[in-house]
Amino acid sequence: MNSATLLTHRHRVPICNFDMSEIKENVNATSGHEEDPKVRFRRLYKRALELGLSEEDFNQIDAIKEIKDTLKTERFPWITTIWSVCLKFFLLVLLLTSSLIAVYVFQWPVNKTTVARLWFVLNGVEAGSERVEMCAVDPIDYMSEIFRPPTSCDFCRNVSFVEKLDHVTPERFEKVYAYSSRPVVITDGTSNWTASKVFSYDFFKSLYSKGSPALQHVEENCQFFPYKTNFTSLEDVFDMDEDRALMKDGSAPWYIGWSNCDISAANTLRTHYNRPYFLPPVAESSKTDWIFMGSPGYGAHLHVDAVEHPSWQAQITGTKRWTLEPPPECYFHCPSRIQVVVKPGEIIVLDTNRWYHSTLNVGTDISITIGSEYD
Ligand SMILES: O=C(O)CCC(=O)C(=O)O
Ligand SMILES: [Fe+2]
Repeated sequence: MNSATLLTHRHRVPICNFDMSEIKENVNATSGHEEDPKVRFRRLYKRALELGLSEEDFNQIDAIKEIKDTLKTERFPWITTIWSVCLKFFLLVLLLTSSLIAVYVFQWPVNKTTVARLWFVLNGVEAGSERVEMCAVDPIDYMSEIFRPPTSCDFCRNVSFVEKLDHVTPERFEKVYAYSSRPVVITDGTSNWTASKVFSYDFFKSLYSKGSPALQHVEENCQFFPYKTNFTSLEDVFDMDEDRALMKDGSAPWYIGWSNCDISAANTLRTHYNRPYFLPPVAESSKTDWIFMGSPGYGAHLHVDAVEHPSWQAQITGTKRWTLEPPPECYFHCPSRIQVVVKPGEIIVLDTNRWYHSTLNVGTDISITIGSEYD
């Protein structure tokens, strides 16, 4: 046979014409005794090259490709081991993350707060109540944003400003505002409260005095947001020097927030405010109060929360400007941002889970607010 075609598993590879008789002779020449297969292969390979086959032709033969791959892995076995460990690790992380995302999105078999807690535990962040996790700690912002399911834009489509209302009946409030995520400010919500006369930096300092169970409770079980300050706890805040606390000229501004989950402190606070009169009779107000306090020019950065319910917040002293933005998926369906200035005595009602929000104390007084979620 003077010409040949090499057959591979999958396809025929036409090979240039060459004389096979010499190769046959070579094979015959060694058939008498057992030659080392490697030596024999090398010899035949060399000869085939001399007779006109190219490296390329050989590379197309599946069996040769396999041998080459085996040789490579035999030479660098650790590469294979590292690759397989990395691959397994990557698959494990992928599986864990996608399971967490799925559980978070579908809220099955546990709700998203539980998933969030697990995430923080995995990330070494101490988990407490929901709002801090979703609102104050950086990984939370990041996580709530990543895991937040896209929202329908109906809630912000026709909202171009925040209405200010008074004498709102609970029925009307329930029908129009309570559960529609339409923000509103009720201007006469705190008329008979004594909070505006009582709440001050010093009032809270004595409510959470050093060593008191209330302070201990807050430190252990409640949440604290330092925002841009260096305070690490509520105790730290009440340790600041007098001038700074009184916002004397030249002292560093500060703005902080915390949740109160101490029952006796809650009872004291509630002697100075009532459940807002406009809340639907069936709505339950959360047992946890949220207090935000700080000097002019400071406030909360833009964020969205991942709490269970909408909330109300009463402006006790000072004046705060709220900036609301729709979530990014609604930029083309809703106004890009709306602002409202909440004055002392007014109550803003906002679904902080849907509206991105930031605040700024725009008055000259200390801003003190108290609020809570309702369902
Ligand atoms: O009052 C503030 O400055 C921030 C409040 C806030 O972020 C909230 O209530 O979710
Ligand atoms: Fe918030």
